[in-house]
Amino acid sequence: MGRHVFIALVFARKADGDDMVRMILTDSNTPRDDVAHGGSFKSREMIFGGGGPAERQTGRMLIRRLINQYSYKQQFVQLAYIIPQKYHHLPASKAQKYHHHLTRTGMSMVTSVVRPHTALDEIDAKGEFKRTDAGYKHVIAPGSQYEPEAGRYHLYVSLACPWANGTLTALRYKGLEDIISVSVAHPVWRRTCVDETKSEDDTHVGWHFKSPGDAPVTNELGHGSYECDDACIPDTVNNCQTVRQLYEMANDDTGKYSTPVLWCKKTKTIVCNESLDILKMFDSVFDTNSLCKYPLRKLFPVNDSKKMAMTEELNSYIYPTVNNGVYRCGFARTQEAYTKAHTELFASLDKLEHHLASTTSSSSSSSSTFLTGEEFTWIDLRLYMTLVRFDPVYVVYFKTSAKRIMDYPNLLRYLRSCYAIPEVKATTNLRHIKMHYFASHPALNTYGIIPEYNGPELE
Ligand SMILES: N[C@@H](CCC(=O)N[C@@H](CS)C(=O)NCC(=O)O)C(=O)O
Repeated sequence: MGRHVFIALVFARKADGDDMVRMILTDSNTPRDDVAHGGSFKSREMIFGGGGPAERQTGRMLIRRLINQYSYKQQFVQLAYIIPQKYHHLPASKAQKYHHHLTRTGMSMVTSVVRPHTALDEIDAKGEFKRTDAGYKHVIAPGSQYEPEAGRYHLYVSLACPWANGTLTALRYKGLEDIISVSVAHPVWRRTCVDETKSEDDTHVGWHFKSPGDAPVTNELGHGSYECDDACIPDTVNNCQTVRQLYEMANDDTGKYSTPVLWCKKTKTIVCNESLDILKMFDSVFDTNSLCKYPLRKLFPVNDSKKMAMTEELNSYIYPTVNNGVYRCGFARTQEAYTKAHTELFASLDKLEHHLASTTSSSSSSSSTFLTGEEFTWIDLRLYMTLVRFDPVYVVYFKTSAKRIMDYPNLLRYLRSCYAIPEVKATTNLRHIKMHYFASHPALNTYGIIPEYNGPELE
């Protein structure tokens, strides 16, 4: 396991107006999450005195040099602040306190050197995949900075990404396609450093936009040939070539360039990149003023507190052990981490199979179709997104191989019921799904070969 480093580059403004650059480097073998919240560091501190912008330049250069020197290729946190004189003498081990204080007092971050990374880098000291939280969580609401308006928002998705796919399905399910425009990324991750002036060691890979009929792309190692098919929709709003560029336009400091992205054309920034929050917005905030075609369709049963509580209870195990559980299997870097995730995943699938069996038998009609009864809700949407990828992708690619969905009669029936919803079917693209997973992570599948199998018949 790689070590983790915490670097704070602190610009201290002296009484005479000069800046002082203090660089604090702490490293530890504690996981990234712990680093961000404290933990035990062995620290060292370097102090550089003197002028303004040049010092910052030096600081940035030194940070880059240190990162290269120590081969801290992937996991670190960097902060750079102007702090008041009174903090000059705080010991390096209190670096976290600078951060907390500055966050509390709302002082602005003046600069930061963002390290681009992907989900494959989000691994803790035990080799377990730890997904980081989405960084943008503004809310569209009447009377707020983000008013529900026709034509103002744009949704960037990948059809392969279960989270982004869900938001697109919800958009169509609510009939928002005439008021919220959409871009669909090419499914295969490629190098995103399209700016030649950027540092050579910027090897980040991620989503690109392509137009139908563009030349096929290869995987990052040059293997395979992956067509730019009709499902690709380029970025006509910002003309970005990559999702990363969108985040950069929004002055991103998270370094993770994930889909979905809900973009505001008016303020030219990211409103939200958390799929569950986007689902909630789509489900309600456009219901008035004839903005959406189906205001009565509700993914969140907000008027039925019992049902709502049921969806939340289901989600409390479906999200960590199934939706995210398959990733915890696939991105695990130790046998223990994989085995733990795999055991939890199948315990949950067994439980869901049982749950669906009892839902069906207790129903008076023969069609107690979904997890909470007859109505398709957000929890069905989220579970479907994982189940439809399970047999064709996860069983092979993420080694979730104890059983297939094919082997669970109730889950299979349920999968088909979800697929029978026209908007679900219309937004399910197995071609993009398979292309993405099998071609995007050469560390897991060097030659980018895509298995033939498409999973069970869905109709
Ligand atoms: N919290 C996010 C997670 C989204 C997410 O992980 N998206 C993946 C694709 S499935 C992504 O774009 N990852 C980019 C990366 O790992 O660099 C959500 O649910 O919206």
